[in-house]
Amino acid sequence: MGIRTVAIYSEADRSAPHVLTADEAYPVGPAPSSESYLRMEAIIEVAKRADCDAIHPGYGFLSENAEFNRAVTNAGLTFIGPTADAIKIMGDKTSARTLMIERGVPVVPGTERAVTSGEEARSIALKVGYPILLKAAAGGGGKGMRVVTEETQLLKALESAQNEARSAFGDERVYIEKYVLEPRHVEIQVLADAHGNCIHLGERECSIQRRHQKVVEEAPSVIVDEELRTRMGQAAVEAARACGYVNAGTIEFLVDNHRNFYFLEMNTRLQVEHPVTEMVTGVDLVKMQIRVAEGHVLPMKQEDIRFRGHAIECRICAEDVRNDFLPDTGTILRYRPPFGFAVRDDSGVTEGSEISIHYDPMFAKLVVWGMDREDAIRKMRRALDEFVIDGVETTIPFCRFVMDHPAFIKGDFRIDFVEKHYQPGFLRKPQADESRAAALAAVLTEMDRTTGSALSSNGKGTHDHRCSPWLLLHRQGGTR
Ligand code: MV4
Repeated sequence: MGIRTVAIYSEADRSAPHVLTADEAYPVGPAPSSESYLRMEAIIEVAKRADCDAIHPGYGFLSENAEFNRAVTNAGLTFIGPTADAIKIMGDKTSARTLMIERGVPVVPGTERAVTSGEEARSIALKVGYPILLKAAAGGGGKGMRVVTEETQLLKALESAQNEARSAFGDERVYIEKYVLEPRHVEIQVLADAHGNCIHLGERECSIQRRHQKVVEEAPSVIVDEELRTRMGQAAVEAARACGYVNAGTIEFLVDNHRNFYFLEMNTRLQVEHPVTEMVTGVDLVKMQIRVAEGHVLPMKQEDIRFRGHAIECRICAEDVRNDFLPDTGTILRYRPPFGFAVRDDSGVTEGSEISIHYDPMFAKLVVWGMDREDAIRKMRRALDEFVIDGVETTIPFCRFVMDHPAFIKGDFRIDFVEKHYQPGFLRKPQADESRAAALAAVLTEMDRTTGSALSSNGKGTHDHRCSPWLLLHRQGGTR
């Protein structure tokens, strides 16, 4: 777009890719995010000093913070995102529900406002029918939720949900929804300008998650056909209009086995998984965010949005899959991301980067596009296999497990896919003797490569490699 960029960085991110890529970069504090990336005034100070026009809040940290949004605007800068009011109203799950009901967007049956007594909860639960789900009004992302399957558990569950909500959000309000069985998590991307235009860019299937952390996302969803996409898209646009939304946003829905869909919540920011939408629509969402924030009219209409092929994203995290997904730390000794046509590597690290405990374990996103779902899955398998990362444990083997699973391949999965199909210990660690054998094999292979005098020399000056020498060269860093 020809726009000069200014990065901010913590002491831990001094040489991170985003710093090296930006035209200018400024420090905002030490590694802990509370002393750097969450320091609103320090960030705004940098923006003023560097003569910035706008701030893009990304998708973590302050991106959905209404107070930061206001501070940016009050400093005379443009916040690349919605207004503080839209963030606020969608941040309160009960006010969002009320708004959706008013606008005819389907929500899960339940209460509109927080329950005020056990007696009220009992009569509502009876009317809605068990099982029910207690949710925190200030919640989202699964905190403060309790499933209640029968009345005898209700009062205890209500109390513990309220306690959890109070300590997590400083707001004990809890409301009731009917518990949707075997749902899928499907979300719709919306894009709105400041001139009353709002369009949707189709859905993302996000059911493959573990403990509320998404692992694999794809577009389109196998259960969404053109008719359902149109209806969900219209509901999403209505939801965005209801809160006067401007910029890129996402409406989360649950879709049940009868393909009924229900509004869950709205994410008032760009999301981690936005690339799959970019891949199937060809629309650069960040570019659109900036244009819309500049006050431009959206350059396309709903009928201009066409969906082509299939995209899959795998989130690559520094976690030890074999040790209950415990976050791993360390120096990245070798880093060779895959590449090629329609293979997108959104890495936040490079060789030599330190993965610390200070931030989220996700350090890269691998996104592929294919002509159809089968093609995309095949390509993702290949890309995961090519990804070389030494120094930290990663979730790559787990993503590979998903790509190979018959239920995933069939598209037969719900939000419980990981619990249902992944037995801890499935991906076992190599045993000590196997590791020793592997080390020995590596030494012999290296001897063979450098002197031609180890195992695979057949005496005729040619080599009998099982492993392609080109692949070996690549892994040793000889290419790219
Ligand atoms: C639900 C639900 C079933 N029924 N609501 C979890 C986080 C929050 N965004 C909403 N969540 C859920 N709400 C009703 N009425 C099941 C979940 C849920 C879930 C939703 C999306 C993705 C993953 C999930 C994992 C567990 C529970």
